[in-house]
Amino acid sequence: HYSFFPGQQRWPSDRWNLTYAFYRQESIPDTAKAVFSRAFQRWAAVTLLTFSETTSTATADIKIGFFVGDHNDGEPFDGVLGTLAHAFSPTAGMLHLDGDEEWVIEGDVTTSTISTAVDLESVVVHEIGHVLGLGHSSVENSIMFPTISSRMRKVDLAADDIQGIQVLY
Ligand code: TQI
Ligand code: ZN
Ligand code: ZN
Repeated sequence: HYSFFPGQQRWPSDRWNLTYAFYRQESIPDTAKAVFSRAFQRWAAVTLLTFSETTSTATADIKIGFFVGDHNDGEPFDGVLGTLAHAFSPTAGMLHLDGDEEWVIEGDVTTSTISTAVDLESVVVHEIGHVLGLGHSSVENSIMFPTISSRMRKVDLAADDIQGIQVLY
């Protein structure tokens, strides 16, 4: 079953149109930006929320970036595999990805010849769930179930994810 962050934290009820922006956006390929756009769309499709990309992390609601090792938020990344990404509670709005991973942005991760390949969209869909206020789920096929491995792809919201997010939005 789905869960929430303590206190059922959420984006305020007068904020349905959320913005996101990338740190060092010139370093993010358009193909990766398209992955984020698709991932946000999966959550928008089942809620009243909308998401649009803006150019400034200073004013965006959700700030996205790739970081390596210690990046001064108290949760250092750890190199290849282990922690892949993290997102803090709603309104903190941080969505960070470990720059040391072998991110697969295009193509089929399940047939990658790289054993440590990680599917970007699968991880981003999960982290957006956190940024919107979902905790982990006990339902195995859900996006919020806390297991992902290299060369795994899981991007479709399960009924459990949809029920959880619709409680909030
Ligand atoms: N990052 C963890 C995660 O997103 C960070 C984390 C641990 C966390 N406990 C938390 C975040 C509690 C919010 C609340 O779950 S991770 C998975 C999963 C990771 C893990 O890099 O380990 C996915 C990233 F759920 F499969 F374990 C993506 Cl899908
Ligand atoms: Zn971080
Ligand atoms: Zn998680």
